Amino acid sequence: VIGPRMDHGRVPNVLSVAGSDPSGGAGLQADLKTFAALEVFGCAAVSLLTAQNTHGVRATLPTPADFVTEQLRSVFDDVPIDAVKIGALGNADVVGAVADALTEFGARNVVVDPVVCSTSGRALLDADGITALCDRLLPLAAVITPNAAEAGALLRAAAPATRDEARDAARALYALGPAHVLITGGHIDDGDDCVDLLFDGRDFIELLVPRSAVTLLHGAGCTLSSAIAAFLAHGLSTAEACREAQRYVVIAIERSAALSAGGGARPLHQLGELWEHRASSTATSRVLA
Ligand code: PXL
Repeated sequence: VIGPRMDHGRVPNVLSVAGSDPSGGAGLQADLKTFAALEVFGCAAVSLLTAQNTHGVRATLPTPADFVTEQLRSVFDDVPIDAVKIGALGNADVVGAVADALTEFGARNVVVDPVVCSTSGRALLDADGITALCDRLLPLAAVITPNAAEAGALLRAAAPATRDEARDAARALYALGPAHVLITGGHIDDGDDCVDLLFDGRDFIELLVPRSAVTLLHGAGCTLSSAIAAFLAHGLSTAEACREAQRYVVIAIERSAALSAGGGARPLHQLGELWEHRASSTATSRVLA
């Protein structure tokens, strides 16, 4: 309905390995809603528990690494996974467990959202975890989706603040091993458009949308990266998947205006279209005497 027509008959399976946000705006909760909206079957392994709401993260608790392994083996042993989205991992042990499982099962279409800290500034990956992410996970990625702050954290440098600096950061991140780098531009204040910059090791593609009127969003990065994974699972190229995912995120941001889900940063509304579909549903009801 939203993206290109997906009419190959089989519903792809996509796995999210990410943190849980009980208030529903980010992490696994955002990922599963995105998967449902984009017509893939969603699986979810919990790598980090958080206690948070739209105002911020109050506490975090990483999943024991061997239990992450147990979850991933359970899924991969049974479900043919077409794409994987990786989100908040907490620490280096969990990063290692995820990298080992992706390698063991030959996972394809791995999208790594290198989550380092929450919008509100709470660490969601510790310092050793950042090192492990660079060493072990980035080389397995079809695409990584850092925002400016995350690009800076991975490179142990200042966050890119202009489009030119974003290009330099993309080159440096590409050297760490991912097949593509997408630096999201929501936090780069350099012009009227919001520019996501895609680099494949040779060419740069700028994906542009008018800067949204909404400034304080919760879960936009999670939604974008899981949408990219869903579109890769549907068979799109990486460049097409990134473009379609960006279009989808804009729709989910527009729909978020109707939400009243907390008083802090506004979550996206990944599934708003379903409501409109009720008008054309063939289901009816009747009251029994
Ligand atoms: O938006 C980054 C992010 C990812 N994953 C989880 C989060 C957050 C931000 O709060 O809570 C679980």
